[in-house]
Amino acid sequence: MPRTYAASKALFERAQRVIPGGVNSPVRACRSVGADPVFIAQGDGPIVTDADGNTYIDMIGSWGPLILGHSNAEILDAIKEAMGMGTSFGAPTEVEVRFAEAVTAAMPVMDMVRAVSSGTEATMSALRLARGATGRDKIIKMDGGYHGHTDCLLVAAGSGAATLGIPGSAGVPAGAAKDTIVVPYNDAAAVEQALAGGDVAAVIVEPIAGNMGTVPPAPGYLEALRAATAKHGTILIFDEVMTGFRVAYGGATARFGVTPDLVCVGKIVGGGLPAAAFGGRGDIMRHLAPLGGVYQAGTLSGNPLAMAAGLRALEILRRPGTYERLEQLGARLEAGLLAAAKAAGHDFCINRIGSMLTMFFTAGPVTDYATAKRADTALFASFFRGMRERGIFWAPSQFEAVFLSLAHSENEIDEICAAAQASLASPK
Ligand code: HOZ
Repeated sequence: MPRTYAASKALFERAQRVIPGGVNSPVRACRSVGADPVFIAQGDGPIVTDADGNTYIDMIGSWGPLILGHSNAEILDAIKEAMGMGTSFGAPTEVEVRFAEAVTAAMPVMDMVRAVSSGTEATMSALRLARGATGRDKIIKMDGGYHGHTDCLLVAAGSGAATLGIPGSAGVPAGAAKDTIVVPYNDAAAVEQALAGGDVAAVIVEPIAGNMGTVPPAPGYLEALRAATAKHGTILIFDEVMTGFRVAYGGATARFGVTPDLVCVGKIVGGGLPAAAFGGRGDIMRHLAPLGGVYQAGTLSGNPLAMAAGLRALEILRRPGTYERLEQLGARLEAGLLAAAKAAGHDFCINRIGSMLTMFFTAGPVTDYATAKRADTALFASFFRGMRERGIFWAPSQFEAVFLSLAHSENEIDEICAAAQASLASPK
């Protein structure tokens, strides 16, 4: 039966009258893949259902948070329990302490952690803290790295900015971006050179890039960043909003055994509700108000519902076998997609770490943003449309990752691979 989209179409028309572009985050508009968005009504395990009743195997997972799948019963119970006590107090609560204890235990680099409501807030706050603690203004970020939409980081940015071709946003004052130095990802020598003046407050990096598509660090890259930043008194910030609790319980920091000074986490840590956090070395964290002079605050920071959902998600992820299972599923998906690509006779490069993966429509290797940009985005767009028509909800951008959850099974992986083979064989 061909799918119909009348209800989504009607919602999109209404949405465009009152929401810019009809969406609350640009990449969801699906413009770069030549499609209109479908409006989601419901999610259950690995499946989402749109407003017209069409079902899809979800590979977006809310862009990373839903590592347990949709409507996980234990997470819903935790939220209900917390909700029964009230929804927000603007005063300290016990659940925030338990959340901080769990996150610092997972990431030993964090002597202390502060909760915020989004990944953007976490990276923005970590940078202000690094600047306050060092008394320096300059920062280094990677070309195609994305750390949310803070002014000074919306320079050569990946994710939605790369997807829409606006990596430097209008509205960012020249002054806000003048201290941002951009170097290629996976190029430690470029970072060393930029650090040489001894005037850089922080290097911020996704230890596994996820917002130019998935790009793993080259062997020795993170170690070289650690050594160079330590030498120059520069604070090394790992943006683990995407990778924290995803590529290992302790994130990329644990997976690669390289210890930064500050880490930002988000997505999974909120269990599907809006929560994020930044933390790190105690001597740096003590610069935060009320202990020190770096101001940072938030009415809904440490929101009890989000803390309860996040804590329960971490509890579940600590159970034995979690990351082995995600690796198994990821490996099966990678193998199936490679076979589909081979059958279609196209050049592809699949980058995967555990349960996060990007299928680049280029021969590769993809090691940085310049090589990611070699991808054939028109072919990707056709793949996206073919997949969606076949009931697979793939991320609507070549420069994003797709994510598996513990709710996916071998059956869904095999369906995804069959759909990929069909979509590649007959472009839409
Ligand atoms: N830029 C986000 C992913 N890297 C997308 C957020 C969203 O649209 O939900």
